[in-house]
Amino acid sequence: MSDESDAANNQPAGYVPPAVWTWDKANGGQFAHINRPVSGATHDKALPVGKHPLQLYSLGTPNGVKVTIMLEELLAAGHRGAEYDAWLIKIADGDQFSSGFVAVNPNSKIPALMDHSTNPPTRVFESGSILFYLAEKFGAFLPTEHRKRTETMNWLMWQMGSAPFVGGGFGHFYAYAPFKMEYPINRFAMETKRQLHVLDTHLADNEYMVGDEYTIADIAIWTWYGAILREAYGAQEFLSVHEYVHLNRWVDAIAARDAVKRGRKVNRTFGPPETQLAERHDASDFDDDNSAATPPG
Ligand SMILES: N[C@@H](CCC(=O)N[C@@H](CS)C(=O)NCC(=O)O)C(=O)O
Repeated sequence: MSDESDAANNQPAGYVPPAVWTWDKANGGQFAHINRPVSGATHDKALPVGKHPLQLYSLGTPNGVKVTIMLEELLAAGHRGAEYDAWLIKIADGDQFSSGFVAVNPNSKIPALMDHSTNPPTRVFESGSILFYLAEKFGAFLPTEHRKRTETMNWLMWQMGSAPFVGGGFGHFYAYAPFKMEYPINRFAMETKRQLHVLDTHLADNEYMVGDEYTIADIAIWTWYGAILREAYGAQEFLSVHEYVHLNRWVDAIAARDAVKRGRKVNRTFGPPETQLAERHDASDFDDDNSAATPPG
């Protein structure tokens, strides 16, 4: 903790944390305008409900794409009950603070899922919980053998606990903060590279995260660490991502799956137009784009 004697070294120079923190609405940085120190709805608005049992409210970020990849994998594997509507939640516009969204996820973050095949409908929030829910519901992408199932959950929980240091830590300070600060960039680059090394070491001896079986752990980890290796934050050279040979092999193998190609497009509203499908309500929605993927039959 800083004190008056070294406050000249603080950023900004002279800053000393006050005894009681108060909300400075103009604290800057990309996305700062959607942050508040309180939870709850800001406006009354119901969520739309489509024709399928599963209603997803999301956006094509790494956390959102986990779920759309899982749903596309389930459909590709023949689980017709996994048909879904994917509605767009524009977080930059504050859609996550509508009364309807808050009722599905009191934490106001995408992705959020309503399962209308149960009575009453089941709400599911937190991307890791959604993956686990769908894996259990359909008996897919989660091994039944105890040791492998435990290892799947080990890596799923690892992802949920680790990625915030990459996104909220490294990505925030490297790409989104209002100015560059050496201390947090160094701290979180160190942690991000440590995590990349954890994955690279594990994948040197394993085809997938859980041996030879593709699971929800691969889906959860790929959306984040595949992005870090390929495009996220424009930091690939900075992080020397080419060093992680085994991780690169696994990232490419998963990116080549048809369901992954489809899932990563859903609710995506940025990047080249051919990579985007703002909402998905039917398998045929993919027909209009340039995807090489075949809709699930
Ligand atoms: N731990 C959550 C994190 C979800 C999350 O951070 N979602 C972000 C987009 S990737 C969001 O909705 N942000 C909106 C906000 O913070 O208001 C999960 O994995 O589901």
